[in-house]
Amino acid sequence: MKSYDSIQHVKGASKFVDDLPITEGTLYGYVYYSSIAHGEIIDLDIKEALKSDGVKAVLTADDIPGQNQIGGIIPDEELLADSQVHYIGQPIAFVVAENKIKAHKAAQKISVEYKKLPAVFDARDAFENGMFLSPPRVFTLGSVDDIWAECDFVIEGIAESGAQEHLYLETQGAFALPTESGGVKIYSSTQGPTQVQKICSRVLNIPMNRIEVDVPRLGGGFGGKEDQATPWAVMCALAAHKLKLPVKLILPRQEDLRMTGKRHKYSSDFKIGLSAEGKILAYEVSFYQNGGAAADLSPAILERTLFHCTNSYYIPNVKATAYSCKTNLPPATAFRGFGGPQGMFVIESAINKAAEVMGIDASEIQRKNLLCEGDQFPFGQKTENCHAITCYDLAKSKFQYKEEISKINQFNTQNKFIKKGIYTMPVCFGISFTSTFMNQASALIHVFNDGSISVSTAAVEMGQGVNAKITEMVAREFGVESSRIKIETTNTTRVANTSPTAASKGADLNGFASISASKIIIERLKKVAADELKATSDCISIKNEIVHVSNQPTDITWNKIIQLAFFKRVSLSAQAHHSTPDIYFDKTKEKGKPFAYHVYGSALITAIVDCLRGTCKVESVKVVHDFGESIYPLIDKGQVEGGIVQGIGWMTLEEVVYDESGKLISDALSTYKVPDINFSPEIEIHFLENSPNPYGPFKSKAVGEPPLMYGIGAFFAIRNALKSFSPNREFNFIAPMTNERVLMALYSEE
Ligand code: MTE
Ligand code: LUZ
Ligand code: MOS
Repeated sequence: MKSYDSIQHVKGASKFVDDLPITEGTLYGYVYYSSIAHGEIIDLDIKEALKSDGVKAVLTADDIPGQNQIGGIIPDEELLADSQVHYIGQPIAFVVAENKIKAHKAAQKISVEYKKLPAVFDARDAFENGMFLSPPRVFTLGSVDDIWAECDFVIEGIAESGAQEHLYLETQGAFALPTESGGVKIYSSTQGPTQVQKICSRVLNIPMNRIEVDVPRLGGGFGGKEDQATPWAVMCALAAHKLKLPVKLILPRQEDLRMTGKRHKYSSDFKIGLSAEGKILAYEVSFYQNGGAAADLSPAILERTLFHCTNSYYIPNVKATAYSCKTNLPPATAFRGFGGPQGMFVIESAINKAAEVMGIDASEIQRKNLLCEGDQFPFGQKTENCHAITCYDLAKSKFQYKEEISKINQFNTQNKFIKKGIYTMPVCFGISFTSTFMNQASALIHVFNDGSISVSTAAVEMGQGVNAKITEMVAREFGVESSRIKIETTNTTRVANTSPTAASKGADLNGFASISASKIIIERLKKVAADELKATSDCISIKNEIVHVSNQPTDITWNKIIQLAFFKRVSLSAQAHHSTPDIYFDKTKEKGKPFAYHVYGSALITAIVDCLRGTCKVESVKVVHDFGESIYPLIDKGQVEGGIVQGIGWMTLEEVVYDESGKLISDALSTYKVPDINFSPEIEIHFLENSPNPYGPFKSKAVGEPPLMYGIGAFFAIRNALKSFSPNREFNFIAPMTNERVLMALYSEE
């Protein structure tokens, strides 16, 4: 198996939005944005900008024909700021000119008079001031208050994890063309084409059927284009609609970094109660999510933090509270894991602090509390086909945990300043959109009369390999070579009412829909073959491009059966819809069965730290991961590798920094460090055997997000190395564990 997209990518032949041929008269946009974090717009002067060379329009809130409202879950976000600005980087005007440079020059002539208002950047400060994006949520199981007295150990602490920049290689962008029906066609680099269509309809005040959104592919999304690809597409559409000319916008990297939201930074309080044997009896946690200036996807992300607040452990008494705090930063958004990693980081912190107090290894506590079959999560769902213990024990034995520990201990006694640490990181991640209604997709398949097959689905290819997976599924279903299949661009006119490609559900939902659409056509072909062969439909099958009767090959080839069907005037096209069965969630009770299934796995992570310089290196990550029956092992392996490295980056390297005025300082790759190939550890991946997933297409499991959370183990592996250098120091739980933080942790005098 090979990932055929990658051949095109390395040749530079793949077409992204910026590579599409432009039409005559195409204009270019530039986004003018707020330079203050909070304030009133007293005066917005665009006169000089309008006179600037080559300028065609300067669009502001006043130019919006429909609603100036792009909020997805909560209507609290304007496309272009009207009377108030809420963060540095908030769009105020859209300048359209003959070329990019002229648009930028004109934007520099815009002047705004602000009346500054007080700004808040910290989640806990916002909490103190009662500033929330959505109401708090509480998940409870059992009763923690009744249990504390029974615990032999009760440990409290604080854990904090940082924001994270998506750094998709392709920045945000769109290209919009006016259509003859008074509508627009938009090429967008979005994970959510229907979201773009819907918001565009709202802002332009034209019905959705006049708006066609087409997504060729993404140069990475990682959640950053689930909701936040929309404004740029809508701005282009607005301008194209007004000016009746094509309009294009590709954000320059620095402006993309400044204007778009990141992973949510969290600060959390935990309290954990254990028996002397290390059984976790109670866990109480409060999450303070820094959501930025508008809700965006924050309420859903907050919810997933609660769903994953106990990670891979069964805890009988839980009280988890989550607050979505409103601050004057760019609205934070979806990022691989979607709040799950932030929740898991806190329970691992609590376990580590408990282990320190109890004088035992954190893995002892982990092992004693791993989920078993039938255990209940705080939200009511029970585990099914639970592989938590299997993966954990297998990872330990396969990767020789005991031997590793003794090697590390030996190394640490022999070396004064260089220390090593190891950590076991179990992960349990729920698969489904937690908003049940979003778990739907559809597919449209045409078999052309030369036997070639065209597949359109709601899935967006963003490097995760969903096109290759769907190709493989359709090929298996039809019994033909995969070279016959072409996956089309994602297009709202061909496939309507799509959910974004997110929640790791892209391949599951769209794979199932494609399989269903294939089956419809296959049934028709079987009838045709049965007629021809004087047999009954149910003994017909197609294998290796040959029609079989009762498993015996006939002389009817794939091409022949297609020809026969065509001349008999049988439809060779089909559309099918898929929705995940048997899931629900009752938000009034905070109970239900939101997930179709869970993904399990365990990683062993080793790190080495130079305790004089503060530099660290994650040396190796060895994983036992549950892929179900992998449809495409090469892609799945790549997803695990990429997820791990991205997770380690979040935990140890990447630091999003704003100055005291709320301006992003880490706004270039010179100041925002991301993992590269030299940073990457040695990664070994073992595919858990004999774990077919009854709820996935061809018994596979979703893979996109879960592996990121193995990266959390890097934080604790480094921390363990620090502990062996300074056994009597107290170390905090503040991520990312950057080199500076390592030094501060080892030597600061506070
Ligand atoms: N892999 C690559 N190469 N690029 C991406 O943008 N996004 C991740 C993951 N893997 C991403 C990726 C995220 S956040 C999700 S939700 C899933 O892919 C989405 O794709 P899937 O649902 O098809 O797994
Ligand atoms: N997006 C979303 C997601 O809207 N709902 C989810 O549950 C989700 N989970 C992971 C990533 N994106
Ligand atoms: Mo992924 S965060 O669901 O786009």
